[in-house]
Amino acid sequence: MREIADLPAVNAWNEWDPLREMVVGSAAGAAFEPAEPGNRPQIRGRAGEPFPAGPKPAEAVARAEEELDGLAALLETQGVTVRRPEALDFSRPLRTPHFEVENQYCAVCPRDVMITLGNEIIEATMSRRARYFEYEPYRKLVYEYWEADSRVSWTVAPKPTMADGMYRRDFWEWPLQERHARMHASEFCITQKEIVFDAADMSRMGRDILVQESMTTNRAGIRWLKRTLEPKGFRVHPVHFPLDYFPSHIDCTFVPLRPGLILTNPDRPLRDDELPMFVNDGWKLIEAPEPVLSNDEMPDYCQSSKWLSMNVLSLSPDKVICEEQEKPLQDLLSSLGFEVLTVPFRNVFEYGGSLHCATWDIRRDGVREDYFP
Ligand code: DAV
Repeated sequence: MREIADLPAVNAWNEWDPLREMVVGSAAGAAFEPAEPGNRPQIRGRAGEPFPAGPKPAEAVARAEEELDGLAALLETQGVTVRRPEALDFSRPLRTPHFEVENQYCAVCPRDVMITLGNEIIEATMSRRARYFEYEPYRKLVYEYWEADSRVSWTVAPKPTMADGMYRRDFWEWPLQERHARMHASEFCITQKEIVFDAADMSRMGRDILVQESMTTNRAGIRWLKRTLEPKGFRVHPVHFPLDYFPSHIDCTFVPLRPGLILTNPDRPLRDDELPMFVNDGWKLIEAPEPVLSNDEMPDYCQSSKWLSMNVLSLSPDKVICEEQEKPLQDLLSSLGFEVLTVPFRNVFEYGGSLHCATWDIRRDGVREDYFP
């Protein structure tokens, strides 16, 4: 193994190697997510009521910032260098040759847009209009890493138009039966005409990269990832969770914790024909316990499910950070031999995620390994 000091400035091959440097998101300047063809935000339990628009209230931003700062402070006590995105005013409207949108979103979830694959930084295409320019808050950091070490490379995925024709507008109204049928054909709110993916639909396991086909990642997006990554020695595996009718981002569904162990979502089993990869290689799939909050108890403006509970952040193969109130999951992880650290994070939920979503790992000790030889 190479000495740690020799590792490139950007180096992360999986979700669990010992963490050295991390970007933690920021709620500064955040706005409510607008309704658009790829997104129909709803107030929890009050479907049909208009969803707010424009900037998030200052108090809501302050509450989220306090918890994001708390995560940053905890990471620093663990010897992790923490970096933060630039604060931008996301309440500004956007207009491109192909669409207009009333405001943008936020920089709380770097995971959705940025991914480190080995020594390469990839900026995802994104799938929603309000998130078209969401790479911007991270660009200063990307330039810094890119300038710091000639072994670091940087790839920007082709931007889709996000024009009306890229979306299936009736998706949101499909009755359950139709949704079920289309689900098996993996048809969601985005069509297959352009390359579309969010970075958070990927999960890294050394040579092997899982990519979830979803509302935010289509088959063209997966083909682009395959053609871009496989010549570099990766293997790209599309994965599906047929009981999730609104799939978006893999990190509340299938969460690798260390070699041989994956935390799974009992409501969203992996498609049968995709299981052998894990079963044949002796991996253990362990179901997450029921989250502490029910879906109805999630924050009013939060568009994610109760399974944000399992959106944990690995500090190493034997140390994880969990949301402070998710005691059943903490107990399970302790019983599996993990040291479990906790931090309050519920005020971040309405910005689209929990601990894994709100972070982007820049450097973890370790090299590319083949966990599925
Ligand atoms: O289960 O609602 C949320 C992922 C957020 N980035 C879920 C997925």
